[in-house]
Amino acid sequence: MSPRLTDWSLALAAMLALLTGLVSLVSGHLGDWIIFALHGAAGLWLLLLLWGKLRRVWPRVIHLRRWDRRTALGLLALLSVVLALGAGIWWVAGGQLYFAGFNLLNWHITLGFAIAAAILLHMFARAKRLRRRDVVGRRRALHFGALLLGGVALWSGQQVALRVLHLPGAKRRFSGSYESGSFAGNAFPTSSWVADAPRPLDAQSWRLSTGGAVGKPRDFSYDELLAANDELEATLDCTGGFYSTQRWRGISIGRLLDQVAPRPDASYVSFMSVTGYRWSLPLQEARAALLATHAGEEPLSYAHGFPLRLVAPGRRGFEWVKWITRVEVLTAPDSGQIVSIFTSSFTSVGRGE
Ligand SMILES: Nc1nc2c(c(=O)[nH]1)N[C@H]1C(S)=C(S)[C@@H](COP(=O)(O)O)O[C@H]1N2
Ligand SMILES: [Mo]
Repeated sequence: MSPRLTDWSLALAAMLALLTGLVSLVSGHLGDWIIFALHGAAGLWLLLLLWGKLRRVWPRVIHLRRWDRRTALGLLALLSVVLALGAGIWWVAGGQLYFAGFNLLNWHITLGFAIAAAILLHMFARAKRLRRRDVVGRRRALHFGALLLGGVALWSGQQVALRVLHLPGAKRRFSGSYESGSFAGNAFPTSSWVADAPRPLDAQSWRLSTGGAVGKPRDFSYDELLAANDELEATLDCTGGFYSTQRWRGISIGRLLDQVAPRPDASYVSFMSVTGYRWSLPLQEARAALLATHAGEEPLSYAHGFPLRLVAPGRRGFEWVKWITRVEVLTAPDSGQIVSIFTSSFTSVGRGE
């Protein structure tokens, strides 16, 4: 391939990996497996392209006389890409390595964002326009296609290898997450991505308030919610790489909404933590979800969101708000909820004061 075609292919593969990686973070339905497959294939395509690029620039690396500032930057970029791809591939195989408190998937994601930013800067500073002669011609097209298909083939081979070699990675969910503590009450891992940590809430004085686009706003006590006794089996799948399936118990949100009479223009339901963290679901989806007081037979532990947390089947774990104190019915999507990710650990309640 021409140098420029290799470089532009690298940029394309990296952008595809970034996009599918971003979308995968909000993908929790079985049908979304294709996003994860595309992400894997894009990464392996990148690996193949990298090989071509390395062969080209290698002489500049091994002859110290030819070094300049850019060589060091280039090597740093190469190291990041190799570490990001390596962490991803190793995680897929079942690697359980922790470094500085982060697992391989956390590192893969962190490095991925850093590399995407570096590539963007690099493109602004150095990108050379693709010319007609860089892309036309049967050989160019064949070579480009072969590398792209190579990425897909490597991905398929990887799936087969996981199974043939009986690697732990063969048991991952379609999302890449590993099972942990299913159907065992509070024994599953805890995860706190917004890093809020409120004081433990007292069930007797705690109230769930409701409001927004409803005809009959009212508060609910813990005991009133317990009485509903609705159950829902659902899988919490954290983007940090674990999943856990539980028989959750609490009150169905459909049942809750029926008691507060949503207005005809209601379209979303927002779930608000005492810390300020909040997330919302479209009304119909919310009706089918659950506000849980129990995991299996056990009341939720503090770390799992006592007294009340959201259980939203098909949504990734970060959307399952913990320590809920308010449910608000909305007439439009909530664009401010994104901000609550960053602010909720800085509120005095979020800091545990
Ligand atoms: N208030 C609040 N809710 C939260 C979080 C958080 O940090 N704060 N973390 C989310 C994330 S990232 C996940 S995966 C699940 C984890 O639930 P668990 O700790 O019960 O496993 O809770 C979600 N709900
Ligand atoms: Mo998470």
